[in-house]
Amino acid sequence: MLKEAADFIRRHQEFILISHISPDGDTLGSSLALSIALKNAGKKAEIVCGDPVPDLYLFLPGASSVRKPSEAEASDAVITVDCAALSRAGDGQMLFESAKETLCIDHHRTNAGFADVNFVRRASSAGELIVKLLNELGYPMNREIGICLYAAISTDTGNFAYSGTTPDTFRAMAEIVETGFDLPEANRILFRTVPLRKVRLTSLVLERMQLSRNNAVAVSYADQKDFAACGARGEDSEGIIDAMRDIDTVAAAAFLRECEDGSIRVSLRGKSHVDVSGIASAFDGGGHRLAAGCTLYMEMPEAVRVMTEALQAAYDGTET
Ligand SMILES: [Mn+2]
Repeated sequence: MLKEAADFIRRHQEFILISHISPDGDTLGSSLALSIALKNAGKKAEIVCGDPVPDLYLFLPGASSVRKPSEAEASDAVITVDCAALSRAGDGQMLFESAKETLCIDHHRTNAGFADVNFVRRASSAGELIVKLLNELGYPMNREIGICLYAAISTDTGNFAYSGTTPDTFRAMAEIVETGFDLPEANRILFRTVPLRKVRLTSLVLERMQLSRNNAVAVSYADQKDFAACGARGEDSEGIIDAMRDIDTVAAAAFLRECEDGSIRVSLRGKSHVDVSGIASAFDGGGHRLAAGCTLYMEMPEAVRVMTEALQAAYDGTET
C-alpha cells in the first residue's frame, strides 16, 4: 500500500489533491503538506475543496490558494486526502472520475478503498500517513510542511488526547518538530484563540443552563435571536456541549441550537454510565453511547422540556 502510493507519486508529474467537504485541520494540513513536498520535488500540485477553507486554517502556508473543484483544470492524477468515502470529495468527484489514475490516502476504519491505489491504514490522522509517504519517497520536510502536518495531527487527535494517539503518532511528531516550525505559535492559533462572539454565545448558554437531579442533568439552548445578539454563527456553538459535560456534577447534558430553517439541532453527551444514544435514536438521530445528536421540529420551550425529561429518565435509569 505504502510502496504503491509512493510509485503513484513517482510516475506522475501533475496532481490534483482533494480535501474533503466541511474541511478540517487534518484534510487541509495533510493536503497542504503533500502539495508543498510535491512542488519542492519539481512536480505540480493543486488542492481543491468543495467548501471554503475555515478562517482558522488560513494561516497555513498555501491555504489561500485552495480552489473550488469547478475552478481547477482536470488532471491525470488525482489524490483524495482524508476522505472516508468518495462522497466526501463533494464536487471534486467530477475531477476524480475524469482522472486517468487515482490515489486514496486515508486513515478511517470504514474506508473500503475506492481509488485505483489505496494507501488506507489505521492511524491517528491522515497527517501521520503523509509523514510515512514522504519518508518512503525520500522527500525532505521543511518548516512549512512541518506546520501543516502539526495542524493535521494535533487537530485530529484532540491535541494528542484521543485514543487513536499512538507511539507512531509521536514518532511522526518527532520528525515534524525537527523541521523547526514555531510550535507554540501554531498551538496558540489552533487551540488558544477564540472569537469574542463565541465567548459571548458560550457565556449566554452557560448562564441560562438548567440543572436538575442534584446538578447531574444539564440542559441549555441558543435560538436565532441569541446568535444574532452575539454576532455568532452556527459554527460558534461548537464545543458548548462539551463545556457543559465537563462540569464535575454533570452526568448527562443536552444543548439545543435553533438552525436558520427553524429546526432544532440537539447535541447530547453522557458520562460513564449514562447512555444518551437511545434518546437520539428515539428522535431519528444517532451517535454513540456518550455522544449523540438528533434534530427536533418543534418550538424551543417544548424541545427543552422534551430533552430535559428524556435526560432525567436516562439518568434515573442508572440510579436504580
Ligand atoms: Mn482525519
